[in-house]
Amino acid sequence: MNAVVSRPRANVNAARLERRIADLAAVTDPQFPWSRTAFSPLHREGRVWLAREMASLGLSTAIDAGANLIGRLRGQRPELAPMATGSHSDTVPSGGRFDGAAGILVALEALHAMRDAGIELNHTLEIIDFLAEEPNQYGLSCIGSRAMVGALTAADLQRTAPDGTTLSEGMASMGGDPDGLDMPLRTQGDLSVFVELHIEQGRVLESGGLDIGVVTDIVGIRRLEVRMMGRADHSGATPMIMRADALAGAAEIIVGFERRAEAEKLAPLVATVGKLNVIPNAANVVPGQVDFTLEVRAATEAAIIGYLADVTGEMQSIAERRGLKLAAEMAGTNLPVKMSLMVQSAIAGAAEALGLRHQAMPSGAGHDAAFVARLCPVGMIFVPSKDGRSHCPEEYTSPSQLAAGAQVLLTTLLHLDTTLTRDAQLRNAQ
Ligand code: HGY
Ligand code: MN
Ligand code: MN
Repeated sequence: MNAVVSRPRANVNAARLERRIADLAAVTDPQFPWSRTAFSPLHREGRVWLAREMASLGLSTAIDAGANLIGRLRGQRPELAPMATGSHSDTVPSGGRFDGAAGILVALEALHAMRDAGIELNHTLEIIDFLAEEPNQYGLSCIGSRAMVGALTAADLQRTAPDGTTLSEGMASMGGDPDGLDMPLRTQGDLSVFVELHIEQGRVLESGGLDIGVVTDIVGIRRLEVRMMGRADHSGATPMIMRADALAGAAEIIVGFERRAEAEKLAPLVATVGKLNVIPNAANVVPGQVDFTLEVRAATEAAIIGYLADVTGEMQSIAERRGLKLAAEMAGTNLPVKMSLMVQSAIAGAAEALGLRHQAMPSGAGHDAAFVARLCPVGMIFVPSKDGRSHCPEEYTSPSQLAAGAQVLLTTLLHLDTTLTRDAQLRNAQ
């Protein structure tokens, strides 16, 4: 079989893609659009719809032990390791319609356009909906992609949600098989390449008048779960001097986090406390306990570790001065990951051939691709986010921007199918 075949032109259909985005977005908590949080009945409902759409395009569908939904379209050369694309269908609470969903639905559209044009790939193609890419009630992100590469530990599986269920039970509720996770589900060579399209979730593309981002690396992320323990007291009868106010202490510490992040010169670093719980959270009780999560992101582990060393020292001295007790635990680490140069050049070549304005850029957001990179060469395609907004209902990417991204993904997959087939033939000929 000659790897370099002249193929008919395949054109994505922007209206069809827009319809699928709207159909999946409609699976949301109506009170808090757009919410389809991981492990929820809505998440499961969205996956039933996705599996049906995959089947309608001739893909076989299955849920692997890591509760990843995988659609497969057999290639003409099934002996070649499959190519893969996809993203995640879970959202943050009151998130957007595009974060994750765009990557899966654009992949479906690219496949639909190939089918319309009568194009068959040499490689089997997998479209993957990774389980729980977003941080969730088990306090861990990228759960399905961690499971796939063997990065989910036995301790992780015993993490419990506020409702008392373990992550193992949560994964089983999504069709996974936690007992089958003592080994990686996939190892090097099981996939030939993974390309993920995602919204940028920042302002670089829009402010630069660009159509496509070619991702060079994915930021490292560490999350620290902190518990401040003071003493609950009557808010009226307790003099200020006699208080051990956990929330006032947390507030002083959190402002310190912000100051230290702004002062970081080594590498761009961001620090966020987006989740905070006050106990007992009553207007007339001095807060006795505060739980919060500090999230730190930077391009290098060194910058993250240096920042955390500084702020944990500062946290201790503030707690002592205020008579508070402090407990802190690292909750999951995503190492920074470089994208494959081969895949980056395939994406840039596709954008160039399509006359699209493109630029290489890092990702400040975490992605499943960061874990899949342990299996095979990976790359990411970014499309613009309006006003750089994401993780909120205002998140928006226009149908034409999504269609441009879909055409780039389609062109990239066709190019990789040809070049990787030729590489395999050359290896076999040796
Ligand atoms: O948090 C992130 O970076 C991604 O959106 N889950
Ligand atoms: Mn997200
Ligand atoms: Mn995402």
